[in-house]
Amino acid sequence: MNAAARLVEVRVPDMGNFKDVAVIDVLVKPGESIEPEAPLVTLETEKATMDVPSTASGVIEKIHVDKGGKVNAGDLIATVRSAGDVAAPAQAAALAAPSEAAKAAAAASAAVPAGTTGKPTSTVVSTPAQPGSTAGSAPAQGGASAVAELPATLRTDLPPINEPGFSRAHAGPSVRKLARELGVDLTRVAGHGFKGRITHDDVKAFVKELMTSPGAAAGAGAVARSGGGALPGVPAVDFAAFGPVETQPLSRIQRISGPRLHASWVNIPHVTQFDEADITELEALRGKLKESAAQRGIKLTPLAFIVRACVKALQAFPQFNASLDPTGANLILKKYLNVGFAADTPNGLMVPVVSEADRKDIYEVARQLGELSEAARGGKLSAAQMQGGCFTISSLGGIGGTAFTPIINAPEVAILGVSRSTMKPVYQDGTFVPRLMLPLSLSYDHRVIDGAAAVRFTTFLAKTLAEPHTLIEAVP
Ligand code: CAO
Repeated sequence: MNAAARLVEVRVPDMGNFKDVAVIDVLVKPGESIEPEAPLVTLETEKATMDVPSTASGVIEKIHVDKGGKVNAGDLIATVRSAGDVAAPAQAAALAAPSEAAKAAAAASAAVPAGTTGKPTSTVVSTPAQPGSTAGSAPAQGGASAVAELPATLRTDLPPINEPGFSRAHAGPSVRKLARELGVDLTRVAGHGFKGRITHDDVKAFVKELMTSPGAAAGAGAVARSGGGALPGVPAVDFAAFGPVETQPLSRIQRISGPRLHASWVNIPHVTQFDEADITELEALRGKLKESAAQRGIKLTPLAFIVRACVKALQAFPQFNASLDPTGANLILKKYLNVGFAADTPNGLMVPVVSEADRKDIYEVARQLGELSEAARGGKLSAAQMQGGCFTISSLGGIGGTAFTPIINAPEVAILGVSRSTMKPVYQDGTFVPRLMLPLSLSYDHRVIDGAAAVRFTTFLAKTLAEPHTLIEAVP
């Protein structure tokens, strides 16, 4: 058999009346090895999301569609160099699915993977239940025991599901069904499956956390037992009734980070302390060191100094380098010092971590900042490079701004926001002198940190930034 004879084309199946269907995710890359039934792309109509699986095992030769693009029945999705394990002539197999896919999309109550019906199909369709559908009213599939175990309050007091977000969630039909049965809003669940997909275990873990963690219930959406109220839902508006609209799916990173930011916002009582640091000397010193750093391939930006100053502040105020344990009754003080920083990437916000920042001098910190930022922007950060952070810095100073209220990267207890430095007249020794002032915005968890401690922290930080010579060497 020659190589060309083993190239298998996988095409978009018939999708009933749906035309120009959005490709919301491309799940594989050329060169990737896949099993038969491996999902290749996720399509989304107004009524359903569907994964189109491969009909052959082998290696992806070429992807013919783009994320964000539109496809119609019969369009070529991928060419697979088959290892010989082809379920059926690929196009025929893919297109053999149409009636099942179309039927499933039309049936608002059906959210069972086509594969589980035992009928031959290569497309899995999920249909979000309609708003207002009763959790648990359908026969449970795989989630029945979990439903039975739920306390009645949890089942009846959950807040309304964010329907647009639910329909966009990166989850398969049976997971959606389970979430419906448990009344879980998938926008709040972090996915740990293939490429961030939400799995059954993720939904169950979410429910478990809701049930076991004191305070988490209210934060995750359930009602506090006394005097609380479910988070009110935002009313759904038919915007198209007022003029033309375009629907753009959130990026995968946004879909993952959104629920985490929301969880942090609703679980942690945030307070933001504003301050200013005089970085006139720091900028002068950076100007002197910049050239020699550049010769070593290092871009020395203010952020490296800010990381070093935060290290000193965290050493001086250990309760800022801490997390509450899951009971909420103990503070876990960390004896290591890893500093995360928010990086703006084309796909959304990412938070890489400079590990052991206390053991690195300014050049090594700057080098890591550059390498991690580049990896973040290229989508090449490993999971390990985003884990273990103790404290986060969100620096918007390269872009602008005067102040903002950053959201704490839970379970950390504080985050430093940095805005653009500007030259200001500062009154010193009876006269105004021009000084370069850097705005600082420290958000902190008020359960752990008092306002007085927060302002001591920012005062210390500002003083440290004003004495930049102390920031060059590592201080383990
Ligand atoms: N004031 C004035 N200028 C600043 C500054 C500040 N506070 N911070 C940085 N700059 C300058 C730098 O000096 C650099 O100028 P030069 O090239 O002349 O030296 C320029 O702005 C660009 O810096 P940079 O962005 O390349 O590097 P950085 O180390 O400052 O930041 C990173 C790196 C990854 C933090 C940044 O690129 C980024 O992504 N910022 C956005 C973070 C974000 O989105 N936060 C929001 C999170 S919540 O939604």
